[in-house]
Parts: sequence; C-alpha cells; structure tokens
Amino acid sequence: MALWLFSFVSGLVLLHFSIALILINKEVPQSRGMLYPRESETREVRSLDGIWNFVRSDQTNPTQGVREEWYGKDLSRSRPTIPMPVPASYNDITTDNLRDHVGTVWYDRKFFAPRSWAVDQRVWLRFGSVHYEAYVWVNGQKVVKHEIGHLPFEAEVTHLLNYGAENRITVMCDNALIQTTVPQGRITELPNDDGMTIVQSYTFDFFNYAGIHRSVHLYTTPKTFIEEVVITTNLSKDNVGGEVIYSVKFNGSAVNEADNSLYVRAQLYDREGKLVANGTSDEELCGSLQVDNVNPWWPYLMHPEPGYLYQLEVKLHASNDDLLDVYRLKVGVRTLSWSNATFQINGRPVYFRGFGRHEDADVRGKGLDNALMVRDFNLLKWIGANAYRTSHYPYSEESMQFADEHGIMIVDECPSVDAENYNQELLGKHKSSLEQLIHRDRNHPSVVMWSIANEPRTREMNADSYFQLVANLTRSLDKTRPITAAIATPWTDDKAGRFLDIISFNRYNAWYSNTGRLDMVTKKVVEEAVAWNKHYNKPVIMAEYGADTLEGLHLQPAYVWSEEFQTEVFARHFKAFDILRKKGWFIGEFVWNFADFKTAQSYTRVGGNKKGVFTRARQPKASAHLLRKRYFALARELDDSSFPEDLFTYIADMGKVEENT
Ligand code: GCB
Repeated sequence: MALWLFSFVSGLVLLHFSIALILINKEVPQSRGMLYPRESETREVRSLDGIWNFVRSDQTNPTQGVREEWYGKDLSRSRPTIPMPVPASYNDITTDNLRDHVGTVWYDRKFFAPRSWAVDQRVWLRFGSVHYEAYVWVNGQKVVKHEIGHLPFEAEVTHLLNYGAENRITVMCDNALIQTTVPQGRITELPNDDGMTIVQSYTFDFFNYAGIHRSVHLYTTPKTFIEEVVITTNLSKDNVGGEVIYSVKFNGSAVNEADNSLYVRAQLYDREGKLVANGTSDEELCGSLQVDNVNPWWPYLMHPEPGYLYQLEVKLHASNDDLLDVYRLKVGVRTLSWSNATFQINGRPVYFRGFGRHEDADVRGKGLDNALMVRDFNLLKWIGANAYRTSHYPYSEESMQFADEHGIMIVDECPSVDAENYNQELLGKHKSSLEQLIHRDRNHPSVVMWSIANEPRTREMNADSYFQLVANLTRSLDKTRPITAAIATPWTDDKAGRFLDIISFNRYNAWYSNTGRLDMVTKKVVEEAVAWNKHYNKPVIMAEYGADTLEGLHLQPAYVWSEEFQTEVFARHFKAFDILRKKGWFIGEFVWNFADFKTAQSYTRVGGNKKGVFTRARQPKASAHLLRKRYFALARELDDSSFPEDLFTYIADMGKVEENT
C-alpha cells in the first residue's frame, strides 16, 4: 500500500521524506517475462479494453475500499459506479472535479474465460501500464501490485479463473506522488472553505494524468513456454554480413520430468517472408544466426529503406522434438558505437534532429490512442525528424514498435524527472524503473540511448553517489547503448555528467532567461555547449530549447508568445547549432516540444505548456514549416537524402530554390 496511505490512516504527518547521508547500492528486483502479447499457434490473446465501471474513493478515506473489501463483489454494490474507458486517463472524462482527485480510484469489469482455456494452458493478465500504483484482484483474490506508471506488469491467473464462466477483475489505482515515488511529488493538507483538503503538488511540468493508461490483455501460453527472448545484433565492417544473437528463457517444467534438454529453433524471415537464416540453440537456449547480404536497420532519411525489420520466429521444442511454444518478434540488425566525440550507427556518424515529446491529448490524457500515434508518426516524418526522447517516462510499447518500423531513433527515458532529496528509497525505485524499462525495451532497434533522468537537481548533496549508482546499474544491464540524462543544472555545479556517455542539456535562452531577447541566444548556446564539452570531454546534445507560442497570435516584430517569436527563437538556435556542428562533438538538436500539452494549473501556463511545434490537436504552427526546412536540409547535407517536392513554396523564378539533386 502506498506509503502516504499508511501515514494518512495512522494520522501521521503526510509529508514524507527522509534524507539519507549515505546511499547504499542494494539489488533491485529482476523483471521476468512480459513479452509483448502476441498470438501464435500456441498462444491466444484477448483484449480487456472497453468501458469499465469506476468509483473514486473519498479523498479523506483512501483505504476505505480495501478495508471494506470492495474487490470482493461488484463495485456497484459498494458505491454507485460511472462508466470509464480503458485505456485512458480518467481525469478529463467527467465534467466534475475528478480531474484533480488525489488518491485511490477503483475500476472493475466482467469477462468470460472460455472452457478451452482450462486444459493444458496457463493464463496471464497483463497491463500495459497503470499510473501510478496499481492493485489488482481477480474474483476477489489478490493478483498483483505494481508501483511506477508507464511500465507493463503481469501475473499468472490460471488458478483464479472460472472457466466457461464469468469472472471479475478489480483494479485500485493510486495517483499520489510523494518524495519517494518516481517521479516525486508532495501531498499536503490545506484549509479550504469546508475545513481541510488534500492537495497534490509536483515540480515537473506536465499534468499528473492517472488511470489504466494502456491496454489490458489476457493471454495464454502453454504450460512450458518461452518466457524471455533477448536479441543483440552485429554487422560486418562493410555492413554486408549480419548476425542476430538470441538468448531464450523458458518457464515451466519440461514435458517429462527427466527431460531437461529443451532446445530452440530460430528462423529469421525478411520483409517478403523469405527465410534468410535458421539455426538451433545450444543447451543454454542461446544461439546466433548469420545473415548474408543483410538489410541493416537505418534511421529515417539515412537510407532509402529505413527501419528494415526481419521477423524472428522462436520455437521451443522438447527433446523428443515436440513443439512446445512459438513466439515471433521483429528484429532490426544494426550496430551502435560512440566515442568522446561521436555517436555512430552501422559505422556512420549520426546527427539527431528531433523532439522532446509527451504522451498527451485532449480527453484521453495519457491513454493509448492508435489514431493519435499514427498521426504523430506521420507528422514526425513530414517534418523530417529522425529521433525523439520519451520525455519524461517510458512511452507505449506500441509506439516503440512503430519507431522500429519507421526508423525513428529513441532516446528512452525512465520516469525520473526533477529528482531531488536523494534518499535510499528513491534510489531503489529509480533503479527499478530503469531495470523495468531496459527489460521491456532492450530488443528495439529504435532505442539508441538510455536517458536516466530529466533535470535532476544535480548540484544537491548526494547527487554524485546517487547518479553513479544509477548509471552503474544501467550499464550493467545494457552495455550496447550509451547513457545520457537531460541536465539543466549549470555545468559549473553539475555532479552527474561524469557518469554519462553523452551530455544532454536543456536551456531556454530568450524564454526563461533574458525573456524576449532574440539577440541573446546564439552566442549563449554556443558558449554553454562548448563549456559542457570542455568540462566532460563527451559528445553534447541540446535536448530542450523553445518558446511558448499561442497558435494564431502574430506580432511583428517578434514578441513573446507569438508565432513570429517561436520561429525566430528556433532560427537563432539553428545558427548556434551550425557553429557547433563544425566542432565535431555536437551531435544533436531536440526542440521542446513536439506538441502543446497539459500541465498543472499555474499562472505561467495558458491551458498548458504551449511550446509545441504542433498544437495539441496536431496541427502545425508557423515554426513547424521552418523546422521542416531545417531538418530536411540537414538530412540532405549529412545523409544525402532528397527534398520532398512540397518543401519550398514557389515564389518566382529568381526565388526558386536550387533544384533537388
Ligand atoms: C524543462 C523541462 C520540461 C518543461 C520545459 C518547459 O526544462 O524539462 O519538462 O516542460 O522545461 O517548457 O518549461
């Protein structure tokens, strides 16, 4: 149960934090299983998405439902329920103040488990993500608890289901953030017109949307099944020969007890479905496949055929050759390498042209929305971006698969944002969030870097030992990708950069500093990037820059909040980036933000953060057209790609831009 609930119930002070002087490196729990649910000849997948029943607890009595065992019967028998879509944030669905509810809410729904599932199978219940903390019951029995949003979790429910009959699933979700959650927040009790009330606050700049954010699935596996598949890939120097190295774990006893010698047959198919490599594993269920004339995975615009994916078919066999389980996944063959000046993919230097983003939309909040996801990828490609950072938490698995398919590189960020008051409990959860993230995303070719935090307070006491431990864990889990963090602390005070491979910095010249002064951007950006590079001798990325912009507001000469101002701010940065690119170690530019997004209420935010290049409804502001020209110009200069036909508007013969060669 969330710590704050206990504090609440026992009448202790709600504000909980501890300051540990010495941070100890404790083991984090290891994730298991959680392969993305996919059908195969041995597996069935059933979606539980739809309209669920929903109840909010009284803010002053958040544990009432647990004490009164609301999970023991239909929720509607304890409280009047309202309909609630899954997946979606619950906050913006109703017309009352559910938006600002703090504490627990409850969901339930019924489903049938077919009779056929009773025989020789295992059944798993999997959540793509629930924010922030989830407690799950099936038919009144406790199934699983998971803390930290934006990450999947699952549990076996074989023994809890009524087969050929109706079942009930109940979820309690708690959105409270305190000083030991990731991210951190505070709960305070404040006087209001009716007495006292509970208020949630946080320093990070996006709305703390909550609920069942991603799909809920039931899926079956055989009794003995493929539990994990880990892929790494290699390329020969000339990029002609490829290697896919796999390692498989199974769960369950072998078919007969004496039979411990299971094996895996791995087959690799190209895009046309042609078998290009196959092999049999060793006793450890590991092996490698050699691919001649390989099609490497390339980022968008770096190659005429970006995002090339093979399909790997993994078949688990008993020693008598019986087929036990089949799982298929997409594989991109690529290599990454980095030095103190460059970042390379398949031996070619990469320059990132990207965005910081949010999972955020009208009505559904942070709920998975396929229409929005496809639209966003269309816009990313229209604008010529080749990368984005999953600021400030892991994005949906579906979007990671899409990034693989479309050749969009991902800087994969864990949910730590604005970390402060470093303490042992926070460290444990922060490390666990990275462990879960890497476990989930390690096989995606699109993931090219781990971001271990956004804007941690890295001048604070303990920041050095804290980030050393976080970086060490990340490296121990994955040596194939570099580590970064988006830092806003001035380089003079920063204590975390030395543990990173790539320095990313966030800075808002002409916005938060020297507001409105377009003449105070270029030099400052150059000076700061140079200082970071000198200080740490590592490649540098500008991970955030931008300006809030109200769509349709036009002011000439440029004035803050106008479309002219955003465009000018970008152009002044582009100039700095071009000076920096010549230095050899400046490897990328990420605009803040892809689209406007919702934040907590504040007098600095008009309906949310408006630094989007696109509106919240995903329409371009003036800056989008400028950015598009820049990103395609960079792609042409660096990656030899050609301009889209509609990049420049015809003006007159003299104004016509040089023909696309
Ligand atoms: C930042 C944060 C981001 C904010 C942005 C802003 O530095 O990383 O979460 O939204 O600034 O617009 O203030």
